[in-house]
Amino acid sequence: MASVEVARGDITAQRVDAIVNAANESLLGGGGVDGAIHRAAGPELLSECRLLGGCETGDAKATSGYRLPARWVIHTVGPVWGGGGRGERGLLDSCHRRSLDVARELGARSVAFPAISCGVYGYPAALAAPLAVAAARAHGHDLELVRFVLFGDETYAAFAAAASG
Ligand code: AR6
Repeated sequence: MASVEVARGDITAQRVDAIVNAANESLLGGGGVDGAIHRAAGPELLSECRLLGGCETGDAKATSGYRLPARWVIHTVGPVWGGGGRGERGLLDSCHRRSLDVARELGARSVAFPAISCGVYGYPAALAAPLAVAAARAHGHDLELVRFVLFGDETYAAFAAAASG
């Protein structure tokens, strides 16, 4: 089973095999962590993303990492929080599971995740964190390390609490 770590910081600086991007269905960039990853990787990332034909919510697709320290970027699309009655939980679980499947297919040994859906998509971090950590523990076999890299204090606290439970 993978070691599950929680850290504060910028996911674009992570020296892991693959980082996960909280993208949208177009895969053509955006704000938040998506914008930061595209800026750090350089324009070749967008060129490769254009070839992918988008991505459904809950699914994941990989590209190279270009100028990032990480060799690959795994782009996943989290659900927009709509109060919890629209299948958000299953979709967020699917994002983590599919991202870990793709990581394994690539041969990645270490993967860093941001708090998918916890920014503009509005998923409460206190609900997302236990789900994300449980998915990493359940589906991270064959990987050495799954690291959650969090930006804000509240998000970090939610993930740290989930990982210690
Ligand atoms: N490193 C780690 N975490 C970050 C970074 C960073 N460099 N930058 C932001 N975060 P969000 P979503 C945190 O909004 O909610 C985009 O426009 C941020 O504080 O990036 O899944 C996409 O194109 C928050 O905790 O992603 C989509 O349209 C978390 O990353 C939409 O936003 C996720 O926030 C996806 O929304």
